[in-house]
Amino acid sequence: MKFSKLVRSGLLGIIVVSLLVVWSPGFAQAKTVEFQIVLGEWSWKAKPGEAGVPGLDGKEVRKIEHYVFDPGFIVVNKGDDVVLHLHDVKGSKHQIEIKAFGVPELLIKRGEVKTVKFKANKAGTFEIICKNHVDAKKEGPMIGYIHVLGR
Ligand SMILES: [Cu+2]
Repeated sequence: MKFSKLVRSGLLGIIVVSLLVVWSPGFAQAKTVEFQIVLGEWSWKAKPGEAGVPGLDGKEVRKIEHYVFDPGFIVVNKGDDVVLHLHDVKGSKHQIEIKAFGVPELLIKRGEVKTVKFKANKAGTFEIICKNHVDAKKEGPMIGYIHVLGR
């Protein structure tokens, strides 16, 4: 096919636009991204003779425990299929929920590994929470963040 015929047929325009879309900055092919996330705990305990610290009610506490996701912040691209393998290493049970992506509450018990999958179909920063450790009274907040890059 001659170049002039290619231009007239509109095929050249389609090819050029397609290449611009693929090469444009910020264009990212959707892909599957996997993360291993440990459900663990930070803790502090006063040593013998060491002073305690004020607790939530103002009374001295000698031990503080706080459940965490590790890593607690992950970054993906909009459109990615996200797979999270959640390992309960510490804590008898966690009730995980990722509301923004419709992941229903999931019970994970100590020693278990459970997998959740979802499509990161919107950009922004979203929470992954444990409903069993919601605040300081419940040794939380146990919360992580999923940052989805995109427009
Ligand atoms: Cu938890």
